[in-house]
Amino acid sequence: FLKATAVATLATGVSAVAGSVKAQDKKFTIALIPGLTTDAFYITMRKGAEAAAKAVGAELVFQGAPDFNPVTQVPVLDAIIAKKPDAILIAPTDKDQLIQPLKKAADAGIPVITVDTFIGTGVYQTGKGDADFPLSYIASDNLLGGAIAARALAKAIGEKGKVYVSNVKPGISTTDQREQGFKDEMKKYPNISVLETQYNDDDANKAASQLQAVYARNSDLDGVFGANLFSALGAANGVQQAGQTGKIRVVAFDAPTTIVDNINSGLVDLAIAQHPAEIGYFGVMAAFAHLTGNSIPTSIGTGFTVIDKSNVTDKNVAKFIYSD
Ligand code: T6T
Repeated sequence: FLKATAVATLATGVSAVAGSVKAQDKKFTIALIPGLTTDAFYITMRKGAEAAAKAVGAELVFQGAPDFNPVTQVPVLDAIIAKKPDAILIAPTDKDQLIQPLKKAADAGIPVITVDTFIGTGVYQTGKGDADFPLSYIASDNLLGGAIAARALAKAIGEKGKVYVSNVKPGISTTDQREQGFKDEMKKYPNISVLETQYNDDDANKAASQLQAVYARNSDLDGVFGANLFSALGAANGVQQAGQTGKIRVVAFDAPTTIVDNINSGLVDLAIAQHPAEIGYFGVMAAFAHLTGNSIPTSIGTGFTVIDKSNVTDKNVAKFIYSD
């Protein structure tokens, strides 16, 4: 009897090995749909995704829209679904408007993983609601990022004064959470008032004009939190154009090379760099794990690196500056 069991176990082991060899022989196609294509954050994410695809012998297809907008992202998604990739990684440009379009992918049997942003509540695989079908959510902790920004800005302005948030538009999970995290943390500073948020539609020029308009209405403006790359760059440009460098303090989310220049010149106090390459790398690895029959976590959190004048030249910090 014992002998028979041992033989059976051995036989199972052999077939499992044969099965996994077979799975890796197939070249998987994994699609990555960014929020938009011309954004250093997603360009850097693509690099990480490509590194992972190379490591596992998968093909990465990177396709997106030129602006951060569900109206332009959904047709790209539809075109990708029609090509039937083995998995889709996507940064949904709206929490609600991408639910039904992504459901079509899931219904077609294509596994969906969201990167950077989420749909619904971002809590997946619960069996509850209409937006829990993605397998995993891989991203920064954006509530925490907003809180870090608030503490930094509060410190820069001596814990008193007037500030506002320069943001993209409501409905985007990441930037909504950054604003919420920022405002919640600012409640701890009774001498700081947070003015009304200015929405720029991911347009840095608009963010720059808004800075000047807010300053025109509030000559005692002390600071601004730019909640993403274009909001921050625009707000910083607005401060410079208003001749208020160093007087209106700027805390930036994201770390393109231009923000680093602005840190060096004193226009921006600090930048909270996300780790987009990590998001892309783990996105592809999660897809590959799932496609080869392994379970994956429903969420994977990636880190931040806070960059300011004191550490911007440190190579362990500088490596988190985004690729152009
Ligand atoms: O901040 C990133 C990303 O995390 C956000 O979802 C949208 O804006 C960026 O791509 C920066 O432009």
